[in-house]
Amino acid sequence: MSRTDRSPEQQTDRLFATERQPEDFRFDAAVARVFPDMIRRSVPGYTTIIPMIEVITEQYAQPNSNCYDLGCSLGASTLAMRHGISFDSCSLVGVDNSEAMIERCEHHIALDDHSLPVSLRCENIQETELTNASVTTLNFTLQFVPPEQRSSLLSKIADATRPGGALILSEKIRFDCEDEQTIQTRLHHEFKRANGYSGLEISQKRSAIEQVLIPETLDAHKQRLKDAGFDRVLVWYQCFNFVSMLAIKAD
Ligand code: GEK
Repeated sequence: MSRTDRSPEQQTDRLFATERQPEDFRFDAAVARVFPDMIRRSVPGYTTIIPMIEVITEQYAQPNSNCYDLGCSLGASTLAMRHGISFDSCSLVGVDNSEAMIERCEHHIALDDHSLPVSLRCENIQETELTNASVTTLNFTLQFVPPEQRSSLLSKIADATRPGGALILSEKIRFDCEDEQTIQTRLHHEFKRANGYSGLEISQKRSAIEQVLIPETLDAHKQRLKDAGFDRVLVWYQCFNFVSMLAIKAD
């Protein structure tokens, strides 16, 4: 398997292809089944970000520390971290509160050839215990936490992070400038269309996710990461309205 694709199966996402009753999006068994296809075709840059998580983890993982993947889904980001960790003394933990995701994640991890043990927790990332962390990843997960609860989660991560450690934070963002918001949203929808999603699929998914995934501006993210206790925050990737940031604690 290549660096970019460690997912053992690919089922096509047709969840929104036929007309359905409006209902909030949930990470249930039906979503878990098609998740690799769904995220690859819906999130611009996802297939670049995953292998870069391996590269970044390689730089920031420290011996005798813990590495966390919060909102691990089927383990794509977890496996990228696993392959980036070069110390046997590290522990890697994946956390997700969707049982359907964790069940399949176990399977994906078992099929992967790396020997570093991975422990999975079916827990709310807001409640899960974090200690002695060198690298933590929130790859498109914070956006599902209610905005008013995001600061306390980030403070918990920053408090648990060792000097010289880092947080990789990927998010869908929104723009204060109305014009830019319109252009970037259109480009995102065109990306989905180019990946085979119909107009109906795009609009039904949009309504389902609207109340569940709350994007914020890049400035809001940067400020909150600083307030939480990270010393340096930089954007290492952006494609349309999707960004990935690196928040670092000074040595
Ligand atoms: C990847 N990182 O493939 N506690 C635990 N898990 C949560 C919570 C919460 N409070 N809220 C949401 N989740 C992955 C992709 S997907 C991103 C992450 C997306 C979980 C949720 O169950 C889902 O599995 C994941 O966060 C978000 O790199 O679907 O856009």
